Amino acid sequence: MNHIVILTGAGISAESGLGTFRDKDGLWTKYDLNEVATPEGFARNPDLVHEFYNARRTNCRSAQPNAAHAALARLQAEHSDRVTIITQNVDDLHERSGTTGVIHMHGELSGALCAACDHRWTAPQEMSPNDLCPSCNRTATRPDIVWFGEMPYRMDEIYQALSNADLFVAIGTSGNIYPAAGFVAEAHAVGTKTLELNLEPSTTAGTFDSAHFGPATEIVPRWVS
Ligand code: BV8
Repeated sequence: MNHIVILTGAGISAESGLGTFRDKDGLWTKYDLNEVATPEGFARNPDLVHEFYNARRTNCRSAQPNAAHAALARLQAEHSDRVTIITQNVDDLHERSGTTGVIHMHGELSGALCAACDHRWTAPQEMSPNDLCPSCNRTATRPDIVWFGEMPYRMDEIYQALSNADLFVAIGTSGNIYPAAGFVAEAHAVGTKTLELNLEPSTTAGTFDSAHFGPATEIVPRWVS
């Protein structure tokens, strides 16, 4: 097997009970993403944004990885350095199923960041605007999450992996958010085969060479085996 690059989205964690974003009862139907997932929203109302991520940190702690996470962990264990896993998700379910080296391009719920000195540390279960940065002692702390209008993390590594991939697989993502939604086109540009595994066709469905549809806990283990 050559090099596989896998991109996961909220759909891989859906059957673990973590809400998706744009499905009918998704997170963005309950919260205005401009209020809770932008730097401007955080500046306007840090309490609301901390409440949003504190609730998701609590949900994440009680969620369990599912058979789709486990299948990817098996794939990586069998083909270690030839599998790159990139996730848009901020949960740690890939890691808790045994996968290592996951590229969290949108950050992680477990991370805290100081906007003043760029120090990063493990976030407490509940964050608040009064938290002090352990390094510079200022109250400029925020969740280490990539919000809209902010540059996703480790993009150089991601484009490097895409340029060397023989297969690009998108799992459980609606293809609405860039730059992640553009990875399938990047893959095609260098002749890489592409596969979509999703509950239903994504916005970018037409650009994949092939696709299997169904719940991730069924179609991902079947694809991996
Ligand atoms: C950037 C935070 C540039 C973490 C997220 C104007 C101004 C600024 C930027 C833009 C602009 N116009 C466009 C942009 C780009 C913008 C963007 O894409 N906007 C959209 C609305 C068009 N992107 C950005 O801003 C990005 N940054 O462009 O920076 C830049 C350049 C130079 C210098 C500086 C900056 C940053 C994007 C990241 C934003 N952060 N989240 C958090 O709170 O979680 S995005 C959010 O959407 C999550 O991270 C999520 O992962 C991501 C994608 O969503 P999905 O994972 O796909 O989830 P969704 O609910 O949509 O779909 C679920 C899928 O699962 C569905 O397909 C469903 O069918 C499937 N499913 C459901 N159940 C199952 C299932 N599949 C299998 N099994 C099941 N059981």
